[in-house]
Amino acid sequence: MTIDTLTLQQQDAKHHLHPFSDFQYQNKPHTTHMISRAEGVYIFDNDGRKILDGMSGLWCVNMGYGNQSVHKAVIEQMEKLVYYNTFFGTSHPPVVRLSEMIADVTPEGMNQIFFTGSGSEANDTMMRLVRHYWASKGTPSKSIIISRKNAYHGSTMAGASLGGMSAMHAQGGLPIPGIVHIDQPYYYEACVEAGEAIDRAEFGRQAAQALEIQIDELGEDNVAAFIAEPIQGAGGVIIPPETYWPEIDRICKERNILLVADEVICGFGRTGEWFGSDYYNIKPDMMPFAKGVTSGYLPLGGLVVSDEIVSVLRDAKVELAHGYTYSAHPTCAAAAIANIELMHECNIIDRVKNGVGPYLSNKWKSLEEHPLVGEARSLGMLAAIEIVKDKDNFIRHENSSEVAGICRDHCFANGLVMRAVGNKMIIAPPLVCTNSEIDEILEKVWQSLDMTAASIR
Ligand code: PXG
Repeated sequence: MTIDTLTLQQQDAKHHLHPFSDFQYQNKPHTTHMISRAEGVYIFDNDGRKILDGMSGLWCVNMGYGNQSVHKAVIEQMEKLVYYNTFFGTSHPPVVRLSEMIADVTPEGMNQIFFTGSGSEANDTMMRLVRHYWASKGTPSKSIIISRKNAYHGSTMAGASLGGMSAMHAQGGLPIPGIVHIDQPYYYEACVEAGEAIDRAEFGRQAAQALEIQIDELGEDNVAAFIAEPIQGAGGVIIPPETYWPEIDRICKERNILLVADEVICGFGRTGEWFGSDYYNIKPDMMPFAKGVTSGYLPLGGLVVSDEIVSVLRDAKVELAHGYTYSAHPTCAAAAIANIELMHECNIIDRVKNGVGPYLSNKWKSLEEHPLVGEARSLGMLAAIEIVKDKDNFIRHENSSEVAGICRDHCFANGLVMRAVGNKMIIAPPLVCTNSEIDEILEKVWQSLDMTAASIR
């Protein structure tokens, strides 16, 4: 029996606390979108309304909804061995196979994987491993992690502290000690601040050199690692200038600092390579991942660690005092195996790199013709627009996040999930989108932008 939407909404408001929500929704339950079903790149609400999921759930349903091979693999694994752990000298076939499959697609020299239940846990694991590594090498003073403002690395104490979201730091006494944030390589924002277009390459170099300055200020002997998303996702799809990553890579190597590329969003195909690190041709020491590894079918995350780091930890002959009940959960591992098999079968990396990615990119650029759009940027299956009041002079609306919120609501009403982040509108559609589904996205974005312009007039 299906339950009517209002009853569901009211029951939801009674007992369910939503993440990243102010609890006012409990006073207006009818505003909650009740999603009941999904297929391909579409979600359906409880009343059967079809909505194109331009965010792949939360940047995770990369291979789309309803893949029977994944469903089947999960059921088969549940029937065989629904759960067991890999603590205390045990293992199981799914994690053996999955570790090998991941090692096959990671950058050279990165063949060791620690599993977690989420990206946040992967970053907590990273922080402990990084410090354990330097302590094992006899330099325990190397403990500070440098991150970036407006980064997102999760919601646990370490994840939210590593992240650079001021609203998150304002709650719960964050950041925890030992984390320092530098500026992000946000080119458009720098233009807004300057009131004119500035030199992109030079800005990218300078943004990277902020890391060098920060390391020197703290002293190289006190800094353990630098963490960054290859492309900032939750912060608003901030695509760094091409000069940024080579410079960061150089600085980390020269100053003997570990480089952590947070691949939770960029990993598993979103940039048209297996990892964002491949796209930028950087050589990280660790890569947290989650989301796309299972396409969100079941929760799984992990940390890819370089062979070199693991060899130091192995030689230290000390037990790693760290692990989660659901590290390497066999049923979640089975979902990941089937998902990665599907990625290979569909040749999805090549499709994003040479097919649908460039198709989206071309179409997306044309949004710059809209009077509300100051910049339309995209890379692979990540895209954003800057909503502005005066594009010639890089001036945003005074109430810019309100304007983006209006646009987001129009999108939803027009059958498209698109996110608003500050003044930005962003999408991260499933990698399996066809060109005609991209056309549909663009049509709905144009329509919603026109409606937004009318709403604010
Ligand atoms: N790192 C990055 C780069 C992420 O994007 C995490 C770590 C944490 O992963 P878990 O699995 O613990 O959520 C993320 C997650 C948003 C949004 O609104 C983004 C994320 C999660 C929830 C919402 O854009 N990213």
